[in-house]
Amino acid sequence: MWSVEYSNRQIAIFQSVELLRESRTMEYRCLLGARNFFRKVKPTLSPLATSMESHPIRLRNLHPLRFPKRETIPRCLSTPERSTRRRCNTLPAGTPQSFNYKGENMKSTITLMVGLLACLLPSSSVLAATPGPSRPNIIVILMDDLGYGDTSAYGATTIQTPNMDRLAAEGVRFTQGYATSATCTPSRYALLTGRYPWKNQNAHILPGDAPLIIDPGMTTLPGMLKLAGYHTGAVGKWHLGMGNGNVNWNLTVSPGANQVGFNYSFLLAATQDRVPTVILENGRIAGLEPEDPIEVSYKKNFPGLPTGRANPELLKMHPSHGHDMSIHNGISRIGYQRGGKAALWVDEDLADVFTSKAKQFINEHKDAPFFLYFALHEPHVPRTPNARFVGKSGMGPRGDAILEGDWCVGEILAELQRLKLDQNTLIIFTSDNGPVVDDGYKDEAVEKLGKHTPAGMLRGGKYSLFDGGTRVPFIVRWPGTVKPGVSDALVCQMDFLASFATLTGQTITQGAEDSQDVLPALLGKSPHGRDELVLEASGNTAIRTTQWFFIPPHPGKPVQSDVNIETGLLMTDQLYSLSSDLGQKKNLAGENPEIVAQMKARLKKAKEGFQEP
Ligand SMILES: [Ca+2]
Repeated sequence: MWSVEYSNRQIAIFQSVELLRESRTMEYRCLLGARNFFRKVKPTLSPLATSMESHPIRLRNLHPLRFPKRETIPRCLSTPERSTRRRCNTLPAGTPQSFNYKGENMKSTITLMVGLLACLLPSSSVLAATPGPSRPNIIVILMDDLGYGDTSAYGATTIQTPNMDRLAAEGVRFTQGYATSATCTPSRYALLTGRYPWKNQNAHILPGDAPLIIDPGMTTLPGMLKLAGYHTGAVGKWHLGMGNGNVNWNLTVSPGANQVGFNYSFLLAATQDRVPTVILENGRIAGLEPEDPIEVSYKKNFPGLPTGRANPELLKMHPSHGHDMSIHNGISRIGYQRGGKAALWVDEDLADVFTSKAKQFINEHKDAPFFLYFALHEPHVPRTPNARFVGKSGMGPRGDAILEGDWCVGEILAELQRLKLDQNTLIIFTSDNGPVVDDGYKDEAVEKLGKHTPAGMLRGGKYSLFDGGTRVPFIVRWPGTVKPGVSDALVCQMDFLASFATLTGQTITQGAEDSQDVLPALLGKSPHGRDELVLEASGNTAIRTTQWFFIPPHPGKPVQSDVNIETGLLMTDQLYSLSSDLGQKKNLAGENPEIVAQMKARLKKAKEGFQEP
């Protein structure tokens, strides 16, 4: 017989579990906590800990949403407490502060633990959970500014990306897969919320100190999957705002990723070319020393500090436009910062750091269903590939950064294979928007581009309403379930939420109103995806159907000269037939007034109640 006294520390563990309820971490996390609890007291409870590990209700086989069964409700609860246990947010009255354990009563002890933890079931008003038909691990690998033609998986011949190619060979490669937007922030907003970004006036390219633009009460992709029992993690680039707009970076920055559905986050706040040049782990700057606090400003420099504009002699990479403020690691950025020296990242190590953390997350949750949002920073500027990749593409830093991104993909694939998770992991590989060559630094991207066409056959690129702004690489791989092939179905990253809700047996009852269930298309089981999709660039919108692409009149310059990209903005109607004119060369608006009228009506209906800024 072992006698277990609850110490203050152990009670604190229970209380921390209770806090997990607040973030809807779900009972699965609680069960992990229970396992860890037993591990921590293993020296005195080794038989129990061993039994816990090998017990038939192994954690990996649990479906949390099926708990608690009637018989697992702790007997210590009174009848009213039992009937309202789903709303219980404190340790039930009468919970013993000590209990005796006998080996033969191990099952009832585990039942007690599960019952206690089951008190923490969330009372969701957003999602009604039903047992899901399938719960594979889900990994979204989101590249940054990788164009439709930037990978050999999509026909590039000037650069070879064997790991992206492997994804395509072992999965479904979509020829009409889309981001909603031609820039980072709105694109990522739509992916995570299932909502068109032009419905949120703040969903535009954000400075590094912008407040979070996702309401913590919103339905989100990670939040939905968390309710389905997934452990959710975000690693890499965020760029959706952090904090409330008045951030002290030396404290926990909140709200952030951890408040909109992620159990874990390891993120650069905005972009690699914006301050602060640090990584935040669960809202805290990693490696920050208290005696050297960091300060950030997007209004003025800190006295006495050099800038790219005033001190070009300090730079190893020079700006071509903008990007001439605070200098870190020989590269000037957007915005000003001071201090935090020990926490500042090394650009050339970012891929290794993020990939290592992503692999760690996979390892820590290999026995659970997990969702990993792995948002790589390649090939966004400043392009700073590790020395291992420098010169390997022959295209300068942009091409080398793509090779580095391909290596990151390969590392994830190898780790899944090593852990024997291939068959139970659904990977989506895609990019947040189209490509740009010169995006603010003199990095030889233009000079060494050669015959490479980053957007493939598409017109436009990043910032553009033309197809090249939003049509992106889009691959779904799930060995054993998804049959390899090529799909022409119209699909969008915004649809992950509704589609994976179906996959995992969730019913969305609030929010994510623009996310469509295209699961059969995503799994390669149907050639049909969406009927239409509204696309956005710099606040302007266009609409496409399965055949037509329509851009209404918009004021603005037809070419964004600093990046040399056609914007798609004209003061006349533009109508293109994508089935016969992939490159959007021939405007058919004049000879198809009825189609134009239909497309205008569709766009108007889709945007009812929302005006362009
Ligand atoms: Ca981007």
